[in-house]
Amino acid sequence: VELRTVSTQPYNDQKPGTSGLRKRVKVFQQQNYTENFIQAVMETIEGGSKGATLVVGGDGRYYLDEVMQIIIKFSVAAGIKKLIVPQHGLVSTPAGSHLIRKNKTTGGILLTASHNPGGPDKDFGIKYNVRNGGPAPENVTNKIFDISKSLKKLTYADLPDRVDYSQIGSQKIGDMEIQVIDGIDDYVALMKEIFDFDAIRCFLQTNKDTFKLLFDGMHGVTGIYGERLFVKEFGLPKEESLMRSTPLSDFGGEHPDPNLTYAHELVERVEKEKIDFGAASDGDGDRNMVLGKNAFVTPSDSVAVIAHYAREAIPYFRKNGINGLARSMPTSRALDLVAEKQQLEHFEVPTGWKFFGNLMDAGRCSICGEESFGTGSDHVREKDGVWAILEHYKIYGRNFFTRYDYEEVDSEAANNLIQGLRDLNIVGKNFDGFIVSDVEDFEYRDPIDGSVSSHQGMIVKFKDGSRFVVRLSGTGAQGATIRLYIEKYSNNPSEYATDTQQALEPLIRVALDISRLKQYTGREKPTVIT
Ligand code: VG1
Ligand code: CO
Repeated sequence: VELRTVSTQPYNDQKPGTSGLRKRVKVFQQQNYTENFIQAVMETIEGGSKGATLVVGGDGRYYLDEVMQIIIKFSVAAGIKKLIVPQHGLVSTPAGSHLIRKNKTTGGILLTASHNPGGPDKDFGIKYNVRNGGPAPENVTNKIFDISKSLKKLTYADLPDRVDYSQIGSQKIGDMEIQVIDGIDDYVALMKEIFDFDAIRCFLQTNKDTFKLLFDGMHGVTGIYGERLFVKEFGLPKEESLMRSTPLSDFGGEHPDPNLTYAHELVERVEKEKIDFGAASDGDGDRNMVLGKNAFVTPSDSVAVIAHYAREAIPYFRKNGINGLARSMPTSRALDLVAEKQQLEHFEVPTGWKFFGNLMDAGRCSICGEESFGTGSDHVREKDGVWAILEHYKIYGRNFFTRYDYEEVDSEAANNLIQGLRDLNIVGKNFDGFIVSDVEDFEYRDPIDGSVSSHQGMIVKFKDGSRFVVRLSGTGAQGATIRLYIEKYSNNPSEYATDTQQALEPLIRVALDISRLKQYTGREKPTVIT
């Protein structure tokens, strides 16, 4: 194989955000844009790229194959020893994370923009994960960014033909091995260690005629896992139990984001067809939404419910115990209440999965979650999961929670809004009965490695325990997205059944008033409410 070195111009915007580098496909298609970023990743690999092993694959979105080919060419040139590629390059983010850990590879490159739409005019993403299987921490992503800004040369293998990875087996390109594997087997094996498959199968088979389950793959990568689990392992009929389970490069033209807005088809079917358990995952399979016949479980609650029942209901935790809990800062504090009651250590980390990794590696966190439909255990199917939510309110009270997203807002207006909150002097002031107790610019010091992440969001806290959070998204591909998170606690049982939006309405008004969101952005309404 011949190597070729060419000169290149650096780009200045290749800074990975909350979860990798996400841009429009058109941006990745600019001359050497993708090549530059991959070169920067190769130069950042821990311990050097020579002799390293990587897992490479993605969620099947448009442009996957082009980028796979680039990664293969650059890997050969960088002296990578072996690439492990799931068949057709399809792998969910959690399954990819597991492959890195199981095979003890140096890291992995996951090709996904997660819940962002796909297609020639939509988004693509490249995420570098490290040895522990998690997204690269900030010191690594900063290094990739620094290298990308001063790149002068690209070195790659000059391969005449497209490399095929549709057949399981091994091939050699120069000195590098490409091992194509079944991308589902290992993940299913892991799930079998965590959950009691026999009990789930038995439950679903025994109640075949009365208990209906529907899984929505949103045309992302999880359809292939859903089919293996629900149809092959649990013996459910495919037609009735799965929807949108074929991965499509444009996700059927929709947002592969499992929330009440984008998964409305599932929501409607659950209601109309009286389905007992509905679930959906995002494009790359690291988010989940759970629906019951009469209940939508907010992700902030579901992680708390899982934590509460884990030692009883999930064999993995029965065996290993729980070492601690963690949530991202904007996530409601239902989880903290479980931690306090069960006397578990708990952490509040900035938004994004990379912050949980250190805690988990150090054995201080077993279950974690985010309000954006991400939980530490992916496919939770303990028998009483959905209904257990009611049990949770009875014991702990209810944390009402909602998120308002304002997408594609002018970046300057968004920054001004945050700065405006920083400059406020309102502690002690009364807003419609809500008395401000604190305004905080959230900063996180990692208790494991001591690194500090500043300006992770503005929190306005009130005397009654309510709060709202404003932060800017780090996963958008264009303009700025403002996220406004609103949370109110109640331990009055007569309020538990109140509709979330209704219960939060007064506090939302106060949040819009204090943040002056309408004045800064000109937006009357959020783009999405979750
Ligand atoms: C969003 C969510 C965050 C999540 C991140 C990646 O980030 O708020 O909780 O970890 O997406 O999820 P941001 O910076 O846009 O708010 V995924 O499923 O897109 O990898
Ligand atoms: Co995702």
